[in-house]
Order: sequence, then C-alpha cells, then structure tokens
Amino acid sequence: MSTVDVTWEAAPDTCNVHLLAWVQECAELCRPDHVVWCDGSEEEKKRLTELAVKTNVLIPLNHEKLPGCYLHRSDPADVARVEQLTFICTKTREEAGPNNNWMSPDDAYRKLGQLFDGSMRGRTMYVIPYVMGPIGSPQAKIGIELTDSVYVVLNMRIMTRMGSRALKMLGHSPEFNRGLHSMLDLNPERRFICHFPQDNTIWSIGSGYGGNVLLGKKCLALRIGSYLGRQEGWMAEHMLIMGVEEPTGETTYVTAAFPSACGKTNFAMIVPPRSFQGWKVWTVGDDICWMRPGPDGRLWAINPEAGYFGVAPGTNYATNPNAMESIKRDTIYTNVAMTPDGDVWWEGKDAIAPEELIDWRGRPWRRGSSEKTAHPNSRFTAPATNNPALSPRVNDRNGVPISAIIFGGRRSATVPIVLQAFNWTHGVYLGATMGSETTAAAVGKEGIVRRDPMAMLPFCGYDMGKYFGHWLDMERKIAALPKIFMVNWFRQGPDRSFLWPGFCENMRILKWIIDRARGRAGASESPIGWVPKWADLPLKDLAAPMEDIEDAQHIDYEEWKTELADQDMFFEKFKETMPPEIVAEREIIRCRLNRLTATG
Ligand code: GTP
Ligand code: SPV
Ligand code: MN
Repeated sequence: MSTVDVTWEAAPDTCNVHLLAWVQECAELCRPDHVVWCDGSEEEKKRLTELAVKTNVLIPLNHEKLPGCYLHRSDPADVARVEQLTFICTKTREEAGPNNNWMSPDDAYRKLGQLFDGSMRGRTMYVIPYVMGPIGSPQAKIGIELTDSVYVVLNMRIMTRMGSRALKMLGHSPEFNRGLHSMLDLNPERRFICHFPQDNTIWSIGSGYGGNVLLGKKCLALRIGSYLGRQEGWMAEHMLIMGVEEPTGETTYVTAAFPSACGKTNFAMIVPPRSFQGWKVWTVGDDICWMRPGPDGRLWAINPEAGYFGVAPGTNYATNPNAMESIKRDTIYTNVAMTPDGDVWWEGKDAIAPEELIDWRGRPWRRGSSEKTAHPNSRFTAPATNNPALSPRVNDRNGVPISAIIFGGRRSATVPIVLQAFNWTHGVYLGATMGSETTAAAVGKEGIVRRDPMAMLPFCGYDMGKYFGHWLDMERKIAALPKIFMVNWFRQGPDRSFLWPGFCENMRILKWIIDRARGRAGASESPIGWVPKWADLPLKDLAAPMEDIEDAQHIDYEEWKTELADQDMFFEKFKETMPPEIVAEREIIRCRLNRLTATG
C-alpha cells in the first residue's frame, strides 16, 4: 500500500488491519494534514474544546450559570436534515423503494469520491470509534466515523459510547460501519448523504449539521439499522423508550414513535402530574430504539444512543423539567440565541424574551422584533447521565421488555387523543398510515400533512412496503406481543389553540395505555379502534375544560372517510410491495364507516 504524507498524531490504539487499511485509504482520498485517533478521554475533550473555541466553532457560555456549556452557530443554510439530498445506494432501485432517493453504489462512490478528493487538505481527519448500544450488548453495533469537524467529534462524544472502549469492543473484527464525513465548503449544491447498506458504509459531505453528520444517529441506527434489522430479524425504530413505575413498584416499558419534532423527548422525560402520587417515569431513550424478540417470547429494546440531541424551542421548566436539568451542564447548544451575559434563550424558554439578545445567526436582537431569536430547529446535545429520570436499566445488555407500542403524529384535526388497535395487524396498519404535519426538523415547508409511516419515512433504509411486511412478520416471532396504540397531542380548536393540554398531562393517557396493556382498564369499540370510556381515564384535577377534551377525543365518521381517501396516494405509491393485510385493514374500516353513515 502506498502511504500518504499525513501526520498520525499518535499511534492508533489498535492493530485491527481492516480498520487501519480503511482509514489509510480514506486519508489518501481526502488528504488531511493530520490524522487524529480519538480515545474518548477527558484530556482529549479539553484539548478539542479549546481548539473549537480558538477556531470559533464553539462559543463559551457563562460557566457560572452553565458549567461546561458551549454554543455553536451553524451555517445559516445548514440547519436541518435535507431529505432531498439523502440517498440509499443499494444495487437496485427497487430495494431502496419509492420512499427513498436512490443512486447506484458505483455512481455514488464516483460522484462523492470526486468531492472527497482532497477535501481535507489543511484540515485534520478525526477517527471516531463508537458503539451504538450498551458496551458488550449482543444488540450493539460498532461504527467508525472519519470527520474533519471538531463539532462532530464533540457531539459524538456525548451521543455515543466512543473512544478506546469502542476499539476494544471491536477487537480484530472487520464488522464495523464505515462512516466518512467532510464538511467540504458547506455548499448545499455539494451536499450529499449516501448510505450503502450492502457495504455497511455511509458517506456524508457538505453539511455540518445534526442528523446529516452525526452518523451513528439517523444514518447508522435507523437507515442502515433498519436494513440490517430486516435481514437479521430485529427492528430499528424512530422511538423513545420509557419505563413507567407504579406505586406498587412494578415498571412497564413502553416505546413511542412520533415524527421529528413531535414530542418524543418530552414524552420520554415526562414528570407525572401531582395527582399521580407514587408514579415515576424513567427515560431509557428519547429518539431511537432497537428491538429484538427475546428467548422468553417478549420484545426487548435497547437505546443505541448515550445522549439527547433535543429540540430547544418550547423547552422550559413547565413543559420539560427533566430536559432543563439535563442541559444545565456539559451541553452543546446549536443555533439558539444568547443573552448579553452568556446565557441561552429560545422561543418558549420563559414567558417574555430578555430585552436584548444575540440571535442564532449572531446578530443583535431587540424585544419586539418579529424575527425568531433561536432557529426553530435549534438543538441541545446533552449527556443522558445528566437526566435526573435516567432509567437505571439504560446499560442493560439485553435492554428492557416492551409491553406497549405507541404511534403518534402532529394532527390539528381528525385524529383523537388516543385509541388502541384491535390487534397486531390493525396496529401495523395504524402505524403505516400515520399522518403528521411537517416541522422544522427537515428542510421544507412546515405544517403540511404527509404520511409518515411509523415516523420512519425519512429513515427507512429500504422499500417501505417490505418494511410493513417485516412488522407483520414479527407477530410470528413474539409470543407476548406488545399492544399497539395511536395518540395525538396536537388537535386544535376553531381558534387554533391546542384542545389537549399535553406535556405532563399526557401521563393520564399513558396510564390508560398501561392499564390496557396489563389488561386492567375498560374501553369501548369505535370503527377505528378501541377508545377509553370517560370513566377509564384518570382526568381528576385536570385544568382543562371537559368540552375541549371531548372535542379532542371526538371521532367524526365523515372526517375519517376523508382521512382514508387521503391515504390513496400513499397506497398507490407502495402498491408493488404493500402487504395485502394493510390494504384489507383499510377496506374493512372504509366499509364499516360507509355503513355507519349510510342514510335510510
Ligand atoms: P426530534 O428530536 O426531532 O426527533 O423531536 P421529538 O419527537 O423528540 O420532539 P420534542 O419532544 O423535542 O418536541 C418537539 C416540539 O413539540 C417542542 O417544541 C415541544 O415543546 C412540542 N411538544 C412536545 N410535546 C407536546 C405536547 O404534548 N403538546 C404540545 N402542544 N406540544 C408538545
Ligand atoms: C430528527 O429530525 O428526528 C432528529 C434530529 O432527531 S436529527 O438528528 O437532525 O435527525
Ligand atoms: Mn428524531
């Protein structure tokens, strides 16, 4: 092998020949001045943080108020995931499916190879070994990310279990995800996020932001993960995982899939309202969940991540006190506003904004301005160990057993607060046809209802029809099937205010879900699923008008006929691979609604 004239700052702490050869190959392509192997030590964190401050990548915040916290301002044209520049590069277009942009692996390697060529000249290439999942877990996966961004290194340090412990777990194995990332010049014209599931490889170029570049997260844990999951008999999902402890001490584990910026972090960290004496919710994960049937017939889940990359706007002590506690120290803030004394601010942090701020772009801002102070997709990166409600079982190698799965979207109309699927197949249909209004988490217009099956539309690494088939196949492999539910916290009244108070009050709905999963609570049948009888819901002390709650839970048959018709285009798109059960579920509901609304 020819060697490239780069400085290896320190000898790598591994003699894994597969890894060494691949790093060498990537260094020859990108031509960095230096190659630095990250060990995950405190000393390294200190050194890289100082470098980031010196190069204006990080701005130190007020360390009396926010010890160890920094602000990062990304390029204003690089503030969210870009779905139209994200590709699945399988051998055939059919494998990627109509839900993904596709490029052939040859074309993608050629096209991005030209962009990577010399992209790190004058820069340092960091080698980040990381583990997704508890160290030593049979469900964990190892990845190596090569990047020219210190911001990425410092974020991966929080979001994953990285450094020497990952190299140690890898040993001499060739089985690791090969992730290559360069910011290049951050030009959106030269931005691509390409996944090669058949090579367990990810190439990301031209962005420095979140899900585009923290390759363990959406790229490995979801897109590549879902592809591997189907082959290996497990599930990679865009879900939070929580443990709900009752006064008896019994804990029930639940997962929930809500699309980006639709409430996972908030729900995962929920603090039960006062009337729930003796109840406690433990966060296992807030974004990603890997599930596998266990030898006992139950479905077991791990959180592959070690931190939270959470939405800042709307976060405050009333909505999410556990998040506020989690972001008090050792947190990287991205694209939030800054106060003159080095504190952070965003829309919804306090009732009124400070008089003066520096906005997310670094420009002076005065109260009364109509401009947003923080970007709507501004984020915090905080270690999970900061969370006062962190589940004591986050590091369990086998994860936690799941009793209920919740799907939920952001719907201003039609969808009730909660319903339960009649059975597994109907539950898969509910998840598959889930709709949600678009948010700032991805580039594009906000507030448009789009079908976002299982909150996985931007993250499923293969044909979505086959993915539904995989969900249906799981029924055979899980003896103790979790019960499936659908929720909606976002229904609005005629004045466009939310009908359901949400946040901690969601606990009332969660309790019904747990009672149903444990076979304890009543329900009545509606044409679209089981719904709680009012007496089954713990609504005592809820400070919201009962009419609003009734409106939020109302099922309007005519609206539901329109909802089913709205799914047409979606069914059309996946007709080649859509399992017949999903089509049949819809037809049964459609016929039922037609008969119930027939006149005469
Ligand atoms: P990603 O990190 O993008 O995957 O988002 P997420 O699903 O974790 O969403 P998150 O919990 O960060 O919430 C996103 C936005 O929804 C925030 O602005 C919250 O304040 C708001 N939100 C969360 N839960 C509720 C709720 O119950 N009711 C209402 N009205 N808003 C909510
Ligand atoms: C999401 O968009 O679902 C996120 C943020 O969790 S990102 O990591 O940018 O994908
Ligand atoms: Mn997410």
